[in-house]
Amino acid sequence: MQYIYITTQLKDEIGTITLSNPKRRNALSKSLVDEVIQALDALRKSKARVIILRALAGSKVWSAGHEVTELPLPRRDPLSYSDPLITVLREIQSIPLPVIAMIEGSVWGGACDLALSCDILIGSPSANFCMTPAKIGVPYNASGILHFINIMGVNIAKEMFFSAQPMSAEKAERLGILNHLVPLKELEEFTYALARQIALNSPLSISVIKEQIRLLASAYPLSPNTFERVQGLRRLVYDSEDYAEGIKAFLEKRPPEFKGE
Ligand code: YXS
Repeated sequence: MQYIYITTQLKDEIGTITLSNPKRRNALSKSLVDEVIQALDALRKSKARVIILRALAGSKVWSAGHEVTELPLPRRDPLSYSDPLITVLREIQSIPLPVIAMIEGSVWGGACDLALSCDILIGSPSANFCMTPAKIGVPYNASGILHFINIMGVNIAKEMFFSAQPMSAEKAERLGILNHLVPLKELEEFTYALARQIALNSPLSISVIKEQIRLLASAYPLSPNTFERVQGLRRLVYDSEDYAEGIKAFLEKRPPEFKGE
């Protein structure tokens, strides 16, 4: 399979997917995401025991998040179930083998959810995390928000979403968002050593434990009424002038002027 925006490798049952579109700061466009999904499937079929998701060595940005030019115009859900970004999050969460995010560089918006969808996160000191929906005027979505709550707790999740300010790698490690924070020069060896350790263990047991954790972590019964209220609230946002202004401001490279309507 010839890829354009990523590269993949399989060695000693350890797969590696490298985000390789630096000129767009690995923005999660449909094209890039489709390649990641294909690579995940190919590595699973090739009996990879572990997959490492990384950016090119030396990256200042691991991924700049959703490709903003692909966000839909107002009056359409910007992060619907079939959105490419949301699709790859589900793929990573459900692939029956551990995916390790090896993070060098900053992580933005939906790419934070991509990293958090991985099973283990290992970062260098440059691995900071910035959650951007409020900066762009996007309502985010329930499964993504639940993801943040499960991993970091309500208060930290609120501050990340409300402030849209980067969280340092040190703080991310302190909060358990990063499993490990290691010096950049040790990042690769540390990550692959852990992957090799995992690859020695029972893939069947690991796959079943991973799926149990996924099911238990998302075992929040939402009544139809609650679900409809969530969707109604989200529609208020993506139908708003603010949503259109947020995207327009991003593309015009200027600060947005939100009016709350
Ligand atoms: O000006 P050119 O054409 O060279 O393009 C520039 C950027 O416009 C482009 N680019 C992006 N294009 C679309 N979507 C993006 N997310 C995106 N990020 C970057 O890539 C070219 C190089 O970017 P530049 O010059 O800004 O690079 P830099 O090294 O000075 O700065 C790197 C960043 C990551 C700090 C900067 O590119 C940046 O702030 N990017 C946007 C990060 C962001 O706000 N992401 C959130 C996207 S929205 C999303 O993920 C969800 C919908 S949500 O918000 O709900 O989470």
